[in-house]
Amino acid sequence: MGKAQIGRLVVVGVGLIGGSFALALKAASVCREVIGVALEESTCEDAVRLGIVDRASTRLKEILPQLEPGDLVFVAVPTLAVESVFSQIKEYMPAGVTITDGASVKGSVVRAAERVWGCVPGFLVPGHPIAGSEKSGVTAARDDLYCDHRIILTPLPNTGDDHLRRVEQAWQAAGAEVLKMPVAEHDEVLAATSHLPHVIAFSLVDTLAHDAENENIFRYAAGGFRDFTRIASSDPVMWRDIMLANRDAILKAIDLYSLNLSSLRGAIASGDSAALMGVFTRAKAARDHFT
Ligand code: TYR
Repeated sequence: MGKAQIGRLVVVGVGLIGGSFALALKAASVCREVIGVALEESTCEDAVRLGIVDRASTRLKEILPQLEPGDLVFVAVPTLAVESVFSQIKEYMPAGVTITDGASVKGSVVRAAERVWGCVPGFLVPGHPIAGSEKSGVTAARDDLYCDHRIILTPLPNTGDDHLRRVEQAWQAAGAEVLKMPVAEHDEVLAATSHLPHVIAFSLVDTLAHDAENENIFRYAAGGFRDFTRIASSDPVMWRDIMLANRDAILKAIDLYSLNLSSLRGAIASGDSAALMGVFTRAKAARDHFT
């Protein structure tokens, strides 16, 4: 396939996710210009200095009217900040521009679009890169973050073919594999595979850190603790937003997990060796299969 020809790329939110997308598309030479938009002047300066964008501004309202048909806007802000970006897009963006986003919850993005436009417009292609790290911010951006990672797009019946194709090609140019999924299925699957593990990691580290007697406990932590809790170092605002935006699916996942945790507790309490071996053997087989 030939290279995607995107005109300008505007990345709103030049953190790990937005910055890495900008770097990847710059490296692939598929954009005429890459423009960053950030809340802080210092982020704009860093993004330009690090070669992540060609230019940057704190004023989205001034950038949007400069766009033309064929340009692409990637909204990479915390989930609950998406709606206010959409409101500005509605007011200031010319027709023919494609919008996509990188939020971890797609139902809330669709509802935000409905509140702003009355329906999800055909030029908005909701998306979610299944890639990231516990690090955040512009200095964490990398041009290979999306290489060999999956991107889930959740197009709607009225999503425009040209817009969908443009977003798909952009992610492919960033080295990613694009999958498509309905919005509700995406949010249920991600609640189980990503949001629940983050809840557990945050709550485990918080439980241990709260206990005064455990002040030094992290000094005795082995590799397992490090691996298991890495994600508890993730950005708190991002994860607060995800919890609030995907509440129902996350509650379902927590409830199922709580049941299984109490039955494991029961097996430990009663010395039920067969039950323990059952859980650990099944989990090991599933995890070994996954790697
Ligand atoms: N935080 C995850 C990690 O460090 C990455 C991730 C986070 C991926 C949120 C997707 C997402 O929606 O591995």
